[in-house]
Amino acid sequence: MALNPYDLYDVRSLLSDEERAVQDTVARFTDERVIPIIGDAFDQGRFPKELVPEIAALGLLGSSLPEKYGCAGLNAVSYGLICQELERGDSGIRSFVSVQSSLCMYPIYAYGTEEQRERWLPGMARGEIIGCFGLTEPHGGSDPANMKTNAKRDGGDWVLNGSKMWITNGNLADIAIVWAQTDDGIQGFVVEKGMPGFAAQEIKHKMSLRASVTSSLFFDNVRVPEANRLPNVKGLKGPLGCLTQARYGITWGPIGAAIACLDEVLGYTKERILFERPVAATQSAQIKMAEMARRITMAQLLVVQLGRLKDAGNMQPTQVSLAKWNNCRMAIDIARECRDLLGGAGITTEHAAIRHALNLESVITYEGTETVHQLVVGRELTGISAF
Ligand code: TGC
Ligand code: FAD
Repeated sequence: MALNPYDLYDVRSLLSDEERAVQDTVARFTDERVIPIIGDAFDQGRFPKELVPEIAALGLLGSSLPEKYGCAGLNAVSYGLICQELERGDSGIRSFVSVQSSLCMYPIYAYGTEEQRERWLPGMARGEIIGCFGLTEPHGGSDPANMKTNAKRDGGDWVLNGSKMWITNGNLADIAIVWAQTDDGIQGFVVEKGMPGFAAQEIKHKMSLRASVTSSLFFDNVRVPEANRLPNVKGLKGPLGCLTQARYGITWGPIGAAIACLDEVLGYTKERILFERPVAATQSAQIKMAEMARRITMAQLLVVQLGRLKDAGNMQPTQVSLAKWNNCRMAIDIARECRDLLGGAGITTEHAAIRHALNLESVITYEGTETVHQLVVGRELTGISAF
């Protein structure tokens, strides 16, 4: 029996019926609703906001959070599969879901009061309240401990000053989870659109994640009520805890992008006749595509085990770093190689490879650069921090 070229080790057989159903549902959404429009959206530099109600109706926002808050209550493997299938369409669509779910709904759930959960989570699950996550600052995203944005207590309120940069969903967002230095360490605040002194400015001229909104945020004496402070965490472990959730999803997402690229070149190289035979019949093209399948297979096995560890409550941040590094590197190498196999045709967004390759330039950088994750693994091995 022929093997599935996109799942040579039958990793799907390791999934439960419910996990397979989640994957199939999101795959159908990507095939029917994302892929037909995403090339144009990327060309136009436009996030397809019209998809948000459908994404919400499928239960993809905050999918791991409890049903009590209008969420789907799915396990971590299902969340991974959601990310993988969305990113098979485009990293920008997966980014939207990652930020909403892992970076905005998660901290409200994990660090907020019951009142805050009830106030924001159901509307966020319905896609009616969109969030963004402000950690990175212009002077250096890899080192968030060197944060300049600050919040000072003033009566019953907090007064925020500073700026954030490279913020996904910034100009779309109704609320921003903003991390700021206080006299009591780094704390998280829910800043609402329209609060005086809060402004978002979209970053233009991007060559990557063009179907996603990326912004700078500015805080000029923004008065935030105490009721909007997330009270249950202090210190860098607050934002880093959110990053672990989002990075986990990102270990799965690029597998989808890599599969989309391999799928494209498998078809193209069979049709493309050069030197009187299909490109797919040449040894060098077969070696390249075999290499892609090998790396995709290893990445798939890595994330299923990572997901099982997460569902068992045993996942460690270093394991996430290793998988984020491995799988982003795998996918960007494959996307670039696929672009090459498409020849000149590969330079336009008529084909997906260049769009995925360009997107993956962001994916390998955000949520901790490749170097940061290598150094996290190095620290684990040696017990010595090189940061
Ligand atoms: P360190 O000072 O040692 O630790 C501080 C505290 O945090 C705890 N911790 C973690 N907790 C949860 N998850 C993690 N991954 C954690 N890493 C550390 C740690 O135990 C400690 O707790 P405590 O109780 O002792 O205070 O900090 P570190 O040396 O571990 O961190 C250094 C470094 C470089 C790894 C960290 O600063 C880092 O990860 N830098 C990269 C920053 C980053 O990834 N930024 C991403 C911004 S958000 C984004 O990119 C969104 S894009 C989303 C999209 O569009 O899809
Ligand atoms: P820098 O930290 O300045 O890094 C520059 C270079 O130095 C990199 O190559 C890095 O690997 C290297 N480097 C860093 N430390 C070391 C070291 N110790 N040794 C050797 N080399 C090192 N942030 C948010 O908070 N929220 C978001 O929603 C968000 N969305 C994003 C969306 C996009 C499209 C992009 C591109 C970024 C987004 N980010 C977001 C920011 C992202 O997390 C940062 O870009 C990333 O953490 C790197 O920070 P930086 O860009 O300041 O690069």
